Amino acid sequence: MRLSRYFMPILKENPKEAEIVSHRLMLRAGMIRQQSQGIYSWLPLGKRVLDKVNAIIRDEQNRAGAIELSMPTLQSAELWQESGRYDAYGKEMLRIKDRQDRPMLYGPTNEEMVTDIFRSSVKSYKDLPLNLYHIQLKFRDEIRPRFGTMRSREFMMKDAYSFDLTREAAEHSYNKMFAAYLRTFDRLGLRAIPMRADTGPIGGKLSHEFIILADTGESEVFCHKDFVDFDIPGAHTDFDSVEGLQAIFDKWTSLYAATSEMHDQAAFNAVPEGDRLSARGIEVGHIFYFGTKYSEPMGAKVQGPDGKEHFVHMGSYGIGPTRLVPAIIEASHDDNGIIWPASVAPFDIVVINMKAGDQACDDTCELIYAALSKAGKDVLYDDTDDRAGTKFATADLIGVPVQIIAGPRAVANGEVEVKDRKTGARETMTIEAAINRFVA
Ligand code: 5CA
Repeated sequence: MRLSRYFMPILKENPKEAEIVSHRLMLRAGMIRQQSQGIYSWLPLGKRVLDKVNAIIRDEQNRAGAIELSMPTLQSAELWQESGRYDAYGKEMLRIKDRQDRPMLYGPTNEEMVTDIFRSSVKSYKDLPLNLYHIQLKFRDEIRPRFGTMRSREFMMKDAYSFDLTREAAEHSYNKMFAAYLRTFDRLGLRAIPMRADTGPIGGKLSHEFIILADTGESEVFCHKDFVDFDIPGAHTDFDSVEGLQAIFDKWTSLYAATSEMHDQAAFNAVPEGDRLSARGIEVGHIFYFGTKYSEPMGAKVQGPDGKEHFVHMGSYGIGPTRLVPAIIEASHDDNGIIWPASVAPFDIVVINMKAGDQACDDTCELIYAALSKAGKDVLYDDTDDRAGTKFATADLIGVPVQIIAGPRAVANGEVEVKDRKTGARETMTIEAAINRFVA
């Protein structure tokens, strides 16, 4: 991508409305734009990061055996009357009427709709287990939308829904998502700790929030500090192994970890004082097992091996991609801007032409840009005629992991400078060596 032809509206000044660093940096880097309170556009740079986050989420959902579909954002109120949540959900639900005066709503979550899809087609235990997910916009008319896309009214959610014949089987489905979440957040460069949590309007008894520790987090959390160094399940984890997944779950729930709603001070006091971590955190995922809470009122049942009909046991599993992007920034930035983990960086490499219009600089940059693009790298080429200082500031601000800097003096020697955004380390090398480093 040539920066001269891209759309990346950088802000020079710090936006006044931004109270936390991620919100400030997302606005300054031209990643998002507020359209009305708690409702955002994702501008091209932000969209690239969001797509990469979603690709990782999708990959791990698929690995764990979940199947993607797509459900609408607008739902009929009837379904929610069946489950009894239409009245219970309150003011957070955006209620709309269509031209025939039929009550509709903009979905805050999809338990009812997916249960409807399930009951219309699945009749036998032989079709279980089943886990259906989508990555879709949601709307919740939050009282206090704030911190940009961290807590917005319209936001994106990956929501998965599992269906099983028995409670035991449903627990295995829960454990699959539990392990998939550990892997997902790790691949996003984050350390998320599962904590016992309140189930709120989704319901059920078993539930874990996945929390990232950050000073700007909205939740107050308490946990054993060893969680920070626990091993993440590997890529070859066997998701069909009931014992294997139970062992992962047991290990990751063996020590104290709870959000403030579920906090038990006496139990926390039993943790040796030096091991206690009491901190603030950001909830990036939340998983629930709620049994037959929706299947019973909505009549979602299957025939079991005993020939009888059984209401299915369900769970739901949410991740917030539009919250994850600022959460990653909260965890990874410095005074100059964002530092993206390579897995979600909007571009892999930025090529900075320090003197656009200078033949040797132009030729060198074009050569590098073409070679790296051909090798499948996402390259941003800063070919604008801005001052070198402005270009460096922009490259640091947008947090691309590697900068290749071509200035007239180095280029005259057949060389460029390669800078690592995270460490700040700079290395001068031949043009060929710079290309080979990233092509190999
Ligand atoms: N149906 C269940 C799970 S599929 C559910 O709705 N769970 S939830 O309410 O906990 O939301 C799931 C995830 O969505 C949260 O962990 C959070 O990451 C994200 N999320 C929830 N509300 C917001 C919001 N207002 N802004 C941004 N992300 C949000």
